Order: sequence, then C-alpha cells, then structure tokens
Amino acid sequence: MHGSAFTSTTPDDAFTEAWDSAQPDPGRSVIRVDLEAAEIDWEFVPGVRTRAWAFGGQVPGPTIEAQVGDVLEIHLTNHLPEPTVAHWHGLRIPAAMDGTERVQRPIAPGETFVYRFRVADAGTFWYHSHYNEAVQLERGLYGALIVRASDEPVFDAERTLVIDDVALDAAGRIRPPGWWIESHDGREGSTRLINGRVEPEVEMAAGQVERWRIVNAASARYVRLSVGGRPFRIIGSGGGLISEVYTTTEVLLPAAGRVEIAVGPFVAGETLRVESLPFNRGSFRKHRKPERFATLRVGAPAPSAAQLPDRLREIAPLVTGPVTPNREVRLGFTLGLKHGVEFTVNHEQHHRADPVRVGELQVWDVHNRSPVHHPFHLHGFFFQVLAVNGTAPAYLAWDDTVNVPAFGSVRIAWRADDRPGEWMYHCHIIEHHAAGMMAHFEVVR
Ligand SMILES: [Cu+2]
Repeated sequence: MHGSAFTSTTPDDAFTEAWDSAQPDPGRSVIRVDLEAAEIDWEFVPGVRTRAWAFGGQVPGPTIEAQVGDVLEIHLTNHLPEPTVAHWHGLRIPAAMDGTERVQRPIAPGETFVYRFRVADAGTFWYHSHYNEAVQLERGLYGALIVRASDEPVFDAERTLVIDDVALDAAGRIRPPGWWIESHDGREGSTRLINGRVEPEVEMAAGQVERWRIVNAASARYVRLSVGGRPFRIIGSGGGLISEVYTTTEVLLPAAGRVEIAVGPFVAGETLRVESLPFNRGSFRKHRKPERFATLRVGAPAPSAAQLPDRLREIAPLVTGPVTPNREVRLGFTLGLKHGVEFTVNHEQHHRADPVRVGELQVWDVHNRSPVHHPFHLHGFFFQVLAVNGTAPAYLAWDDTVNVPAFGSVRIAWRADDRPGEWMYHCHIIEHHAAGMMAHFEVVR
C-alpha cells in the first residue's frame, strides 16, 4: 500500500470534528447500537454447525434501522482473534467514519471503537468488515442498514433479503481461501444463502405487494435475479429510490449491489423460484443453469393497501448535454507471484489517484481492460451512471456500485459535497480488491 500523509488534518482531528458534527435533525434522535464481532456457531445449513464470524451473534448481523436525520452511534467491540473495522457501505458520512484502514487504526481484539454519524439519505445500505475481507466477509461479517424517509411509498409488507454464498467442505467448515482460480474469479461458494440460511422458504399473502430490499453481500458472485420469471417493479438502487418505476423480469446485482423491488400481487397456492439466471461474468466458474436462492410460497389472500406512484423521486441529472470526462480509470490485471493474478488501477496496484475538489463536477470513464466483469464501488459518495458501453441506463438513479462489463466501459458523474479527507474506490470482488484493484484519493476543499 502506498504511504500518503493526511494533508488537511490528522486522523485524530478529523475524527473529533466528525464526532462533534454528528447531530440529529430537530425531532430526530441518537440511536445507540451495540455490536460485537465474534466467532459463533451458525447453521448455514440446518443441522450443520459451522464456525462463522458474525456481528451481534448472527449472520447477517442485525439489520440497523434509522430515519433520515438520525444519528447512529455504533459501539463495535471486537472479540475476534484478529483486528477488524466496519465500513458503512453507501452512507454519505465524514471520511473519518468510513471504516477503512486508511482513516482509522484497526480495532484490536478486545477493543471497542465507537462510530458516530448522521444518516443523510433514505435507502438500502449495508455494513461489512473492511479488514482481511476475503476471510472476514466470507465468514459472515456483514449486515443490512436501512434508512427510511418520512414519506416512503406504501406497501403491504417489507422484507430485507441479504444474498450471500459460502464455500463449505464436507465437514461443514468454511474452506480457507484458494489460490489460482479463486484469486482470478473471487470466492464463490456453492451453498447459496439468503439471510444466512441456505435456500430458505419465504411466504407472502396472495393479492399483496411487498417491498423487497435486496443486498448482494457475496464476495464475488453476480446475481441475475428472477422471481419465478414474473414481472416485478424496480423502485430503488444503491442510493435510494430511482426516478420512476421500472418494470422488468430480471435485474443484475453485482457483488455489493443493492436493488429495491415491488413484488406481487400473486395468486394463492403459487410457488415461485427466487433464483439467479445463467450469467457469464468471465469467470472460470460458469453459471450455465438457474441457481435457486429461495422458494416463494403464496399463501391465503389478504387485503392490499399498497400504493405505488409511477414517479418516485425527483433526481436532477448531473450532466444533460455532451460532456468531456475529466478522468480515466483503467481496470486491468497482470500476472504476479503473490496472488497469481494481480489486479490494477491505471497499471498500478493500490493506485494513488489525483485529489478531487469539493463542488467540482467529476465525469469519469471507467474502462475495463480485462476479460472479467468488475463491480466498481466508490466510497462515501453517490454517482449517476451516464452510460454503460455507450448506452444510457433505462432510468435515473444514484449509485455507489456499478458493474463495468468485461472489455467495456462505464461513464459516471458525481460531485463531492463538503466532506474532505481520504476516500477510495475499488472493485468489490473482494479478492480483486485485495490484489490491488483499488485507488486512494483525497477530497480537498
Ligand atoms: Cu474485479
């Protein structure tokens, strides 16, 4: 990793400033959450006890819920045998609270660290370890984080589905990280999980419409989500509600991606497969058949009070006409001794990128110079996708994670609000990130 001094403030000063600035809006509150990271026994598969690592004694960790304008005060105690940190994926919080090794000393075994920040945006976010991630994320150190606005669309029910997979050996133990194929593909396990359980059954009432908040917490797996092949409506992405309802029968969730969908109504007695359709992301491991994550059973009818407007949110486009990008990000790879395949940004592992000035429009072309897809994640800020392989997306949205297709490119636009400090972007295939496909940069005033 490249050493780089903090030029504006020292981390301690930045941390104190962030702490002091975390005040709830009028009428909102400070929500204290006590989280313990510890080794537990967990039944990913019923009857099979697996040593896992978890927040709050469960996989996923407890869903943290708040309203826009609340302050979350999260006391994280580390009972693991090694250090950890927690990253608040998608939240626009001060750099000092971002939960990476760049902005804080890792939390040693036995230590407690307190994160404190105001939540500014409604949406489906998640938290996860950002330390030794190939091990810690795989073992279960992740959870959902839901922030609601005061005027959400009305549904009959809401559920949060956190997708993952785990690679278990015959004795039910999590396999240690592999080498050549796994360093290229990233870790994929054949035990497919929703909310920490293998292919669970989900039941909903006939005639009702539910809001499903879906998080892909897998280390590497892409999920081309289908609900029995039926149409569903996309209402949200990584950065909250999208501009207008988009009806489809499938949606691609790269690693770390989130989507919110309106599901139903269905007829009593129906059984639907919640599954991933075949998808080729360029990995050695192929997904040629649909793979089931859950079974949806439709029970007795119940009255519906769901009201979903077509227009969900006003999103002002950051770019309207032709525009010249001010930065190129090139995702590439090289062969090396440490991981077999070393992954790079602009030909450098753990790249040091140019600073970004507060308020200045950023238009970045992210080029993928490799034969595998990469999910590009920007910490701490939302961007708008302007084009994927030259084509504008179907709807306007805010996102923090976007798939960059193999040998393809994505153009994004974003603007840093006034949160100076050290930030990063990286591929969210955990093994690619670890092997160098990441960059640090500073946001400066
Ligand atoms: Cu990657």
